[in-house]
Amino acid sequence: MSDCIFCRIVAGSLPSKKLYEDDGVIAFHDIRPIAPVHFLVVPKTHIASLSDCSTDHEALLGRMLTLGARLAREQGLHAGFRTMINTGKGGGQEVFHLHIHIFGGGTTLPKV
Ligand code: DGP
Repeated sequence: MSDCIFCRIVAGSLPSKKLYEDDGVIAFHDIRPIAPVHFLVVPKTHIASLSDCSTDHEALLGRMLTLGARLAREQGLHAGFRTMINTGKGGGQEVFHLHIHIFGGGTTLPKV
């Protein structure tokens, strides 16, 4: 059994509030939301971080972004949303399985 939390969610051995799933990607609500809507788009294959991606992963990364935007609309984020990828300890990454955060809703997010 993998000790990667997101691999366990992909395998179905750890429950999640799933929004979407296909052969390559899964999306589920973040367990510690920082906005009224906050979900994660995650590749099914284990890739530790964005730093571990190569040109081989460009189609997958594009798919994750366009899917995230579609799911954001479906979640009612018509005024917009924020996408975030934390990379490495210096980037605040806690779960070392690549994921895109998508969040929004409620008040306007602070400018960064
Ligand atoms: P990051 O800092 O980018 O690695 O964020 C990891 C996110 O994953 C964090 O916002 C909380 C979320 N998370 C951690 N464990 C679980 C879990 O077991 N289930 C779900 N749904 N989310 C989790």
